[in-house]
Amino acid sequence: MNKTINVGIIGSGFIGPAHIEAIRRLGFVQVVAIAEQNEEKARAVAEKLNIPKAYGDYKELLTDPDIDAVHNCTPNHLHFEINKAIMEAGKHVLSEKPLAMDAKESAELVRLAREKGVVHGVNFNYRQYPMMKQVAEMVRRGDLGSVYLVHGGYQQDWLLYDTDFNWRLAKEVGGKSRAVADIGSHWCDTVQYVTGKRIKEVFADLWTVHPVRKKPKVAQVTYSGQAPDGDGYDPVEVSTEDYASVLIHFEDGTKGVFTVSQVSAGRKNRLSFELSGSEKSVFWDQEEPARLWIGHRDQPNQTLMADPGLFYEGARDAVHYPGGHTEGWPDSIKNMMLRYYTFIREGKDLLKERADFATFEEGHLSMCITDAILQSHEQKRWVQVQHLL
Ligand code: SOE
Repeated sequence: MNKTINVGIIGSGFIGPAHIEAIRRLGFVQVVAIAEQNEEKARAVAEKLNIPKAYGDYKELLTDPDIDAVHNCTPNHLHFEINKAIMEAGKHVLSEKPLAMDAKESAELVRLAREKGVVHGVNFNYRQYPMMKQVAEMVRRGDLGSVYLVHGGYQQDWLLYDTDFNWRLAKEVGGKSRAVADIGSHWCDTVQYVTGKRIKEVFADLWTVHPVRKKPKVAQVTYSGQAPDGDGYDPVEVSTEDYASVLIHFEDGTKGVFTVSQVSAGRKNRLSFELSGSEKSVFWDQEEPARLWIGHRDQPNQTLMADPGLFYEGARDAVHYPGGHTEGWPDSIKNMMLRYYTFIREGKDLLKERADFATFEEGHLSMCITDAILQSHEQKRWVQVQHLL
């Protein structure tokens, strides 16, 4: 496909504009339409972000013959229905995670994606950091020896106070799981990507630190901070977890553990992990994305700073600037879009070729892991990840 690829975006909360900005940095893809809950909102966003067409109903956007691919940037409870409708309209689909509300639904999406032959992606952006490509390459080349421990976590603080509120807290909108599905899913995707190993079974302990929160009378956009006092609050019961610790076994016997929390003061978006190998260890923290700690037993430890000249061949194409010009979160989304749209531009077929971005298969795997974690917590036992496909 040599023409410019035309894209429609559904949803414009926290993540929709991040997708739009990343797409615009590519050059060969353009955002031609936005859909929102109603026409007024769609028009306002279209005007603000200079998008030619605005739709008050996503179904209208899907009938637009000019649109090749559609991004699903809506709240979680709408993911399944909209992902399905996008594929039924014959368009390529890039969805936010989680793909659906449970693994049964996400399995249905994978089947439909295969049947329709569209290019499907899920925005697991953390594996797209330049340093993650380097770590994956180091593991693949055996630099660490054999990796036998994977440990770390993902902590945030934007839901620390009981007055912090967001649609993700309500299970009808965000889903049965919150911290695990929202940020644990990123951790699992990232470590499975860099190690090339799959999680086989889990043992989980979850906790809702604030079972009752004060919901502001005026809805809050993700990360917008506390509602102004004057607007008032309503008490609301919350059953989704603020915290989880999960023991994990990988298919090859590797063991690990992770802790996720959205109530950890000072940790803004701290996705971190350490791999312990028989030769070396490595540690990475998303809040300092250009730095990789390399641990040795018999010589001083080292720090690798991201630099295309110091990276392995297989990792260099993820770096777009010289060392010291740090690439971070928005750049990881740009890398996701670049890989996804290059695949489409080159006319590739997911049934025949491997993608270098997360597809619905990996989105589904993530749902299966989340379901196993919830079940393990409920039943207080090890639970195998069921693939359902
Ligand atoms: C909110 O917890 C959130 O924006 C997640 O939904 C994103 O996926 C993550 O990248 C950052 O935190």
